[in-house]
Amino acid sequence: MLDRFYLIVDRVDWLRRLLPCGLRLAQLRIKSDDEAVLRSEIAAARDLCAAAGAQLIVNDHWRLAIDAGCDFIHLGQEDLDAADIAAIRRAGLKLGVSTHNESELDRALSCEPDYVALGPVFPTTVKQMTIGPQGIEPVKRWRKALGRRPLVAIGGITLERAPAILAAGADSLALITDVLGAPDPEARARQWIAATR
Ligand code: TZP
Ligand code: MG
Repeated sequence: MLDRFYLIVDRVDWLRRLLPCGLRLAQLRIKSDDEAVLRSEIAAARDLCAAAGAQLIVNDHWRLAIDAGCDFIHLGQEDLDAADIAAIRRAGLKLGVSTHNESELDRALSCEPDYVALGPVFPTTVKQMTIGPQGIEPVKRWRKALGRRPLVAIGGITLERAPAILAAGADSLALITDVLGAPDPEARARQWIAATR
């Protein structure tokens, strides 16, 4: 079961700051090709999350995640082209997959993912998207299509928007800016935890 508050961070320092606030579900999303940096950040994130009893999900770098002994990765549709899903499963890792439309949802489901992410639900400034904000309606459709499989909503999610997205059927809300861009990220993380747990 995924925590409802799913924070995406771009460096392990954020985990040092926010795990002590009670964060229990974090994605490490580092858009870099520097393997030494990636290995060291993934190893540090693994150890910090393990010590805090939090679930770490590694974005993109599935080979490095396997090497580091991590147990959960997240892949986008483009990553699926290159990823060896059978190898990921043999190594015992769980898998979350991004989707933006119904055909991507079909493809994601063919991988038997441990969750499906849908986005962007609202406008996001973090990622250049080829598709505009989708709103709440698709969350309801994805909920029906997924059955009991966990659904993660992403894109422009704020604490104020959270109740409507959860009511539409999302199990977990993945976000960056609402916490990392807040004047006081620790205080905002604590607000999220108080509101969602
Ligand atoms: N994928 C779809 S939207 C997004 C990603 C990585 C960015 C989410 O960031 P924010 O700041 O919560 O909109
Ligand atoms: Mg990716």
